[in-house]
Amino acid sequence: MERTFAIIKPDAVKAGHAGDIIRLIELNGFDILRMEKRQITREMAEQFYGIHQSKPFFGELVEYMTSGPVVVMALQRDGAISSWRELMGATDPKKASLGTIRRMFGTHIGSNATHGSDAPETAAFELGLFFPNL
Ligand code: IDP
Ligand code: MG
Repeated sequence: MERTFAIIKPDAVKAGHAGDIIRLIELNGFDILRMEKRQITREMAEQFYGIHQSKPFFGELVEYMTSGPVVVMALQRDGAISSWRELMGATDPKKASLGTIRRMFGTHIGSNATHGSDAPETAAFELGLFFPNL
């Protein structure tokens, strides 16, 4: 069994899509090990997205991720990391496949409904940041 880290981002929480997204996570066989609705601080967002620090959209990304409450989750499943990325779809909702979460609930490349770890190392880092006791 593999673990990954997921976020329902502020736009999706604000729009009332958290329940639908959690339902899709359950229907796709993930075990939700931890789940918490919380506000991400600026410090936490900058640390979390540190890898994107030099990108032109970094400031916008931090603003967006701290603009309202999010739902953070630790998910477990066989192949959890790639399965969750697949269920989310491409970063840009316009390019995401039909039936994916970002296609259904994302509105813009910068407000794309969910986050998912992209590799075992990032999953371990992100899970440790938000769920140090897991
Ligand atoms: P990912 O979330 O699919 O892994 P990344 O390239 O790691 O995509 O980017 C992290 C996040 O940064 C994206 O989910 C999105 O919210 C935001 N982002 C990525 N590219 C852009 C952009 O060109 N403009 C604004 N925001 C962006
Ligand atoms: Mg990424």
